Formats: sequence, structure tokens, C-alpha cells
Amino acid sequence: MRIQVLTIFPELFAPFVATSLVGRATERGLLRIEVHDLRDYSEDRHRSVDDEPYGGGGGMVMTAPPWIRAVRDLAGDRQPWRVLLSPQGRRLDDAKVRELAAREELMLLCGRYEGIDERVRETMVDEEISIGDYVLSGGELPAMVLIEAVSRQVPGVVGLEKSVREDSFRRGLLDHPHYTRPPVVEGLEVPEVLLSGNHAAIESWREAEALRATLEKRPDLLVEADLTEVQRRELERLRKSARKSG
Ligand code: 4FV
Repeated sequence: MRIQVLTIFPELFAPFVATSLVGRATERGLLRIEVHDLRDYSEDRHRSVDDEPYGGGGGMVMTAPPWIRAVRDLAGDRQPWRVLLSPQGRRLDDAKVRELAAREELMLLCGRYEGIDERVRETMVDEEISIGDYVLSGGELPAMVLIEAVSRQVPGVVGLEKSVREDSFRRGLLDHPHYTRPPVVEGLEVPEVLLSGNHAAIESWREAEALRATLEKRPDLLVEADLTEVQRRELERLRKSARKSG
């Protein structure tokens, strides 16, 4: 997968692109990430990319010409899927991550200041994506969130066993609790079943705990979750015991 990033702070990406999963995937050629400085496409000698907003109101707006030159130049004769990270976008979730991961090439536009001239959105953007309903100072961190989430879906980037867990969200459930050594922490022990070596029992315990966690922390996810008959019955049992224990 090829990902191009446009930003006025390319240095923010250097450690991210060179480290951990994304770094390894890039070394292994599973990912190609290119970070470009938008100021290289500014035409004035101050390399400025912002200007005062028409209509006043304070703050600065990113001017359109550098973006238009940059997107056209970096796309060349290809058609990368051009994503603007912004609070106005559709919220990034597991389904959107999988959809983006199926694409050949992404181009991520990272805004700063109050935002980007609307005509960039109208002419140079295929999709707007938000990572959440809060305002950040730039689109760089949202772009990194998107790159990390999407790259985990690229075949070979995440080891098999882990990818099985990835499916938890695919099934619309939260993950089950995890335990490791030491066996006792602050007087708290490890659930007996996990020490039993009985893999069938461990699997159904994890299923039940994933359901319990989802029921307690994100019941909204259960509306969409595609549950098996066994899970439905388990969920009903959990709901009954939750009602009893009030
Ligand atoms: C954002 C978000 C976000 C808005 C103005 C950058 C900032 C500034 N992007 N999800 N939430 N962007 O807050 O994606 O230009």
C-alpha cells in the first residue's frame, strides 16, 4: 500500500514512520509512506500557505493554490484516494479502516490553522474523515491514527494471531481481558480457567468476557454486532444476571 501525506510539519511523521509496526512494514516493503512539505508548493518567497479569512473573524485560513499544485503534482497520472482529515468528516471506524485498506493508494491532507479554503475540499478531496468530535491544532495526529489503523489491515503487517484479535471489532465486540505474569497482582489472581490449559473452556470464557465488556462499556455496539446463537444466549444470561444484581 502507498500512502502520501501532505503537511506543513513533515518532521512530526519521521519517528512514527520509522518505528514499530509501521516502520517494520515499511522496511519489509508492505507499506510505502511518503511525507511531503506543503510549503514546497508555496510560490511566495516566505513559503506562506495561509492568509486572512474573507469576511474577517480572526484566525488564518490555508490558501488553496499550494494544495492544488501539491495534490496534482503528487498524484501524477495516478488516482490516489484523497482524504482530508477534518472534524467535518465521517468518523473513522473499523468498517472505514477496512475500506481504506482495500485501496491501492491514499493521499492524506493535513490541515492547520482554522482550516483549508473550501475550494480545495470541492476540487481536490474525495473524502473527509474525522477521528472524533473535538478540535485539534492540525490533521497530522489524525493522519497517523489513520495510517496505523489502515496499515494493520495490510496482509502480512500484523502477525496471524494478532489479526484474529483484530476481528473482535469486525464482529462488533470489545476485546476480552488479558492477563500475564506475575500470577498475583495487588492480591488479585488470574481467572482459574486461563491456567487450566483447557483451550475450549478458555475460548468460551474469552467470548463471554468480550460480551460482558461490550454490554458494560459499549452496549451501543451490540446493536450492530453479528452474534452467533450461542453468543445471543450468553448475552441474555448476562443481561438477566445484570438485572438481578441491579
Ligand atoms: C480533526 C479531527 C481536527 C481542525 C482545524 C485541524 C483540526 C485544524 N481532524 N479529526 N478531530 N482537525 O480537529 O480529524 O486545521
